[in-house]
Amino acid sequence: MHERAIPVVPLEELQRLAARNPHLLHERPWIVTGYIEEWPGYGSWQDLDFLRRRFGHLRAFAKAPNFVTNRKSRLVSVETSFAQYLDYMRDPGRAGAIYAGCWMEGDHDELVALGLPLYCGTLRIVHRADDGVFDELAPLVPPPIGDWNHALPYYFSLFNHFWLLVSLPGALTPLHRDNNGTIALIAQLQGRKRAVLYSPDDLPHIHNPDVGYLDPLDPDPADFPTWESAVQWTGDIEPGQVLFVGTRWAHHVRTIETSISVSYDFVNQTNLAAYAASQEWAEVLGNRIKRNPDLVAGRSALDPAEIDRSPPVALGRRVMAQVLRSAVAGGEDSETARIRRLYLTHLQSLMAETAEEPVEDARERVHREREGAAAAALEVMR
Ligand SMILES: O=C(O)CCC(=O)C(=O)O
Repeated sequence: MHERAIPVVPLEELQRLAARNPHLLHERPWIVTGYIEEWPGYGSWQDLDFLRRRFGHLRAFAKAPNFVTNRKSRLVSVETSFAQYLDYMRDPGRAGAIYAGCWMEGDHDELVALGLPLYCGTLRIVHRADDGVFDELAPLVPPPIGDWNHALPYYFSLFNHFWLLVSLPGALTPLHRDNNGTIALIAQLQGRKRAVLYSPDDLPHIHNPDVGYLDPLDPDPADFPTWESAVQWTGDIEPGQVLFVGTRWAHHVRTIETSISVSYDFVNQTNLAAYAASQEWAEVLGNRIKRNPDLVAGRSALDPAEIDRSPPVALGRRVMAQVLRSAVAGGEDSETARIRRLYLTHLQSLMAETAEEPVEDARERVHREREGAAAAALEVMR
C-alpha cells in the first residue's frame, strides 16, 4: 500500500503556493495552520454551552455511523434536538433512556452492537449566504483561495454546505465523495480527527459500483481487489488546523478525541465548471419545481406541460440558466455578475453538449428573457 502524509503548512505558505498554482487544492490535500484562531467566534464556538444556547433548539438526526456508503454496512439513527444530542454526548451510556421513542433506524441494542457512537452530522444552521454565522467564522476560506458561494443562486438552499460537527471518540464518517463538485474544508476547534483521503484518479481502486466505498480501516479485497494500488493520504487534524479536500477526493474521517469542528463546502474559479456540471443540485432544483410549478409560473418560458415532461436534472439546469440570464441581464460589472456570467457560460455549453437546450434556442431565450419575463425567482425559492 502507498501511504502519504497530508502536508501541514502555515497559512502564509499555502497562500504563497496558491498564488502560483490556483489548482493546488485539487492536486493533494492540505492541513493549514494559523488562521482560524483569529476568527471573531473562535473562542465561543469552542464552548459547548455557547453552542447549546445558540443551536440547542434545532432538530436533526444523529446516526451511527454518520451515513453509510457501502451497502453491507448497517446504520442506526435517532431523531433529536441538538440539546438532546449534547446530553447524550455528556453521558453516552444513557443513550437508551435519552433516546427512548426516538429511534428511526435500528434501536438501542443495535447501537450497542455496532460499537460506534451516534454522530449528529445533519444540523442545518445556515440557509443563506448572508447568514451572520459567516461573520463569526471569517474568513472561512482565506485569500487568495476565496469562495464564490455567495454568487451562486440557491447555493445554500438546494443543499446544506455548512456543518457544525460535534462528536465523541470513535464517531465515524465513512469514505465518500462530496456532492456537487465542491471543495471541502474541515476546521478543527476542539479535539482531534483522523482523515484518510484518496485522489479522484484512484476511484476505481476504492469504489466498487456494486457495493460502494472501501472501508480503509478494514479493506475487503474481495470487493476491492486493487485497493492496495491506491495512494492513501492520511493526517490528524488538531485544534486550530483546517483540512482542505479537493473536488471529488474521497475522504474518511474518524473522531479520535471529543471534537468540535466546522465543515464548509465551497466553489471558486477552480471548480465552478465541476459545480455547474453536477447533477445533484440540478436534480434537487428540478424536483422542487416539479412539486411546485407555481415557483416559476409567469417568470419563465417554461409551460406546465414542459415542466411535467422534463427530467429533473434537465429542468433544474434550464431554470438555473434562466435565473442567471435574468440576473446578469442588466450588464452590471460587479464581481457577482462576472461569476454568474461564467457560471451561465459553463451551464450553457453543458446543456448544448447534452442536447438539453440547443445553442440557437439558448440565444433566442436570452432575448426573450431580457424582455423581463424571467425575473430572478431567487427570493421566492429560498
Ligand atoms: O468531520 C467529519 O466527520 C466528516 C466531514 C466531512 O466528511 C465533510 O465535511 O465532507
